[in-house]
Amino acid sequence: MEGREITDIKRSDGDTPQETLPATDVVIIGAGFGGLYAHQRLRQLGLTLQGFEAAPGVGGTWYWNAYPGARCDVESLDYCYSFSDELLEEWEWSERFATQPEILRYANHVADRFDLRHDIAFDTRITSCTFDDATNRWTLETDTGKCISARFVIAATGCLSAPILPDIDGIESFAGTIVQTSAWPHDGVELAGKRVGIIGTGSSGIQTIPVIAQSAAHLTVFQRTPNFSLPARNGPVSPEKLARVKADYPAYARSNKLTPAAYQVSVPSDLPEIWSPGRSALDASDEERSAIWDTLWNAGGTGFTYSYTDLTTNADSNQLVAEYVHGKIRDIVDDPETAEKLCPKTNPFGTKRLCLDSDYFATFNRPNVSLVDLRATPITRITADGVEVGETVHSLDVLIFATGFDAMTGPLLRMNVKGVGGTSLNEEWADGPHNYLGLMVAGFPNLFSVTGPGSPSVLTNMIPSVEQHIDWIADCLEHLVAHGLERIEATPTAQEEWGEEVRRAASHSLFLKADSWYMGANVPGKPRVILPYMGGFSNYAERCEEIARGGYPGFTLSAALVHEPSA
Ligand code: NA7
Repeated sequence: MEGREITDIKRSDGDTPQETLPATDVVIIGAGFGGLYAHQRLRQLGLTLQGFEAAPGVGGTWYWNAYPGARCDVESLDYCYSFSDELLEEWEWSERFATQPEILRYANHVADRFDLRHDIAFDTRITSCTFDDATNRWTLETDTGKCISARFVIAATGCLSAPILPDIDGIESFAGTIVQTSAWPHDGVELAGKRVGIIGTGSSGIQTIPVIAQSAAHLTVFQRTPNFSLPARNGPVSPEKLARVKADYPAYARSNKLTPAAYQVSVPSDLPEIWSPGRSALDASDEERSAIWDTLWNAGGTGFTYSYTDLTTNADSNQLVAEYVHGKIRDIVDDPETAEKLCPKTNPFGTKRLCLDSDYFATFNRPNVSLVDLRATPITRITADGVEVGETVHSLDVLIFATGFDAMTGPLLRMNVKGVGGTSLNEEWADGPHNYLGLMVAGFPNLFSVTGPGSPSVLTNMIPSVEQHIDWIADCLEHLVAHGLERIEATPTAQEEWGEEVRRAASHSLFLKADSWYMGANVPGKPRVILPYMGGFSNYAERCEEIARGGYPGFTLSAALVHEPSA
C-alpha cells in the first residue's frame, strides 16, 4: 500500500469525461514553497501559467504534515523567502523553530500578499505527463478528469510528498482510527484519553511522540530503528539574533545562499575559546570535545554538527560523537533497558536524517509511554484490536503511521511521466535517478524538476534552495523566449557526467553506510544510490550560474520544432 490511500483521494476512473483546459505556456505542479515562488517569478516573464495542487490549499509539505508537534528544524529567521525585502521585513516569527501551523500561515500570507492563487487548480493531482515530440508540448492529465497542453512543465512536487505505508498484514482490519502523520486531518484527531500506538521513529515520530504522550491515556511506540536526535531547545526567537538579522535582513538572507547548506548556523557565544572551525574531532582532547559538545548540546539546534568537520566522513570521529550522544540518552532515560533500546547503533551518527526534538528521550520516563523494540520481535500482524508483536497484542484505539516517504524520486515517478518516443521515466530511472544538475532529464525536454534528486535540496535550507532552482529555471525560460527557442533538454553526456559528480561528492561520506531515505533504503526494491548532491549548495549554485552564463553547455537548445507535426 502506498500514497495517501487512507485519505480521501479522488482518482480518475477512466469514464470521467476529459475537460480540456486552455493550452498554457507553463504548468507548475505543486503549490508548496517551490510552486508558489514559481508562480511569483514566472508571472513576471509574461508567460501564461497553470498550476495544479493535490491539496485543498497552499503549503505543500506544510499543508499535509499537520501532526501535533510538527516543526521545522531550520531556524525560522532563516527558513523564509528572500525574493521580497518587504516580505522579509513585515513577517514576524514567534519561535526559534516555527511550528507547522505558523509555517502554513506564512505560506498562505505569501499566496495572499502576492496574489498567487488565481492560476492554481487545487484538489487536483496530476496523473500523467506525456511529451509529444512532434509539437514539443506536454499533455498533462489530472485525477479530476482535466487535460492540458503546455510548452514547459515545472515539477515543484517536493522531496517528501509521496508517503509510504508499510505492507503489514491485516492493516485494513484495524477497528480503531488509522492516521498518517503525512496526511494528518486539519480538524485534528481525538487522542485525549485514548490508547494510541505509533509506528515509526524518524523525524515525524520523534516530533509528535512527546506531544501525543501528554494527552493519550497510553502511548505505545513501535520502534524498528532508533534515531539520533539533538535537543532543539526551542523558545522565542532570540532578541540578539533578531536584532542582528533585522539590521539588514535582505543582506542576511542573501548571505545564506553563499553557504554550503544555504543556512548560517550561529556559534553560541559561550563556546569554549579552544574551539576553532575546520578541525577534525580526532585533533581535540577528550576534555575539549566534551566541553564543546556540552555547550552545543545545551545551545540546541543543528549547530552541534558543525563542531568538527569530519563527523560524517571519518568513522573514528563518528564513533566518538555517537558515544557522546549515547551517553546523553543514558543520562536522560531512567530505565537502563529502555535507554539502551533508544541508543542508535546500526547507522553512523548524522547519516540518517538527524532529528531535532523537544523532550523526546525524556518522554520515555512517563508512566503512560512504552517502547516496543521491533528489532527484537517484529510486528506479526495488525488485528481489529491493535498491533500484534510476537504473541503480545497491544490493544489500541488509534494507530499512527509515521513511516516516511518514497523520498525525492517518488513524487516524480508517481506522475506517469513519458518523454521522447513514449519512454517512461520509471523505466529510465529503474536503477536510480539520472539527470543533469538535478534539474532536467535527457529525453524529457522542457520538464524541470525543483530540488529533485541530484541537487543539494534536502541537505540544505529548502526555501533558499527552491528559490535558486526557480530563479535558474525562470532565467532559462527567459533565455529561450528571448532567442526564439522552443525546446531545451539535457544531453546524455552531461547527464552521465553529472551522475559521476553526484557519486564523487558522496564517495567519502559515511552517508553511504546508512539505511536511510537519502540512499533510497527505506523503500523495498528501490535502488540503493545517494539521492541528494553532497557537493554543497554554494558550489552547486555557482555551477548552475556558470552554465547559464555560458549559454547552457550540457543542454541542447532547439530553435524550432525538431519534427514537423504530422498532418
Ligand atoms: P522517516 O525518517 O523515513 O522515518 C520513518 C520511520 O518509520 C522509521 O523509523 C522507520 O524505521 C519506520 N518504519 C517504516 N516502515 C516500517 C515498518 N514496516 N515497521 C516498523 N517501522 C517502520 O520518515 P519521517 O516522516 O519521520 O521523516 C521524513 C523526513 O521528513 C525527515 O527526515 C525530515 O526531513 C522531515 P526504519 O528506520 O526504516 O527501521
